[in-house]
Amino acid sequence: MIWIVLAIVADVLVVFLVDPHMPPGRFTKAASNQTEINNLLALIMTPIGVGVLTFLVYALVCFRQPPGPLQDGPPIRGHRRLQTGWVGLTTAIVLVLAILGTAELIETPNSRAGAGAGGGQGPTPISSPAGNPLQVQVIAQQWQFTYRFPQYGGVETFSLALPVGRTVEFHVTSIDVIHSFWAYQLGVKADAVPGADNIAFATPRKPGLFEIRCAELCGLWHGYMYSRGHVLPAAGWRRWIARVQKANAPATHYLPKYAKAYYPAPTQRGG
Ligand SMILES: [Cu+2]
Repeated sequence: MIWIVLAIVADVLVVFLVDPHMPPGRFTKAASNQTEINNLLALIMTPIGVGVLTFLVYALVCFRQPPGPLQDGPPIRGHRRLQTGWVGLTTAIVLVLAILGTAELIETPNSRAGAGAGGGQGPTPISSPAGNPLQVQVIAQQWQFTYRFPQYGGVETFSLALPVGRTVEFHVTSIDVIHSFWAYQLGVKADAVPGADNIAFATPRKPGLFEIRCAELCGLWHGYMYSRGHVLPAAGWRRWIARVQKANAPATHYLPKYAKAYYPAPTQRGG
């Protein structure tokens, strides 16, 4: 009874005080889905945590050794109902969460309810959005991300801008060591592995800023791999891409042809 009352109080506090601030927020559909799953996890885990602490305090108070000579406690025998209930309940919780997580992974990124997980799905995503997503190749290297737009002449930029409301298909790769492209508010995190094409989806809902970090320890200046991306209104984004295409045209000319991955020749770098 003590546990039930405390669990209800704790869950009410979670709903009103924790849920509104739950990361990663609602900047994209993928981020929203992650936030909702985090909220659900908090609602399920809080009564479990409260139960452990309640039983600890209960045991400290009620099972104290009475004063006098040391006595062995009563022998413990099996309690079938408790054991069955325990195994049944914990199995049910794990299975429900596994089903939820799997459903989230295989959701079509821009279906009405779905958003995709926002995580890297490798070169052959479990589910792909319909229509014509904006392809953005994220090229990681020590210690910088660059972005390539194959649908816009293969132009490469140091800063990332995305249009609002359009599904983005990130192709994450690396040209040296393993990095990880983490666009926090977009709900996107995908490993950047040399020679690999790691695909992740996100659909920005509103204009604004988002943070970009490398999320894989990648050497001396790993912490330096931080920048901000912009989500722009559609017309503003078209002006931005036209401007960078024009400004970078002389450099774009010298870039290798667009590919899923690039293999620099390390032996040539040593001089
Ligand atoms: Cu890195």
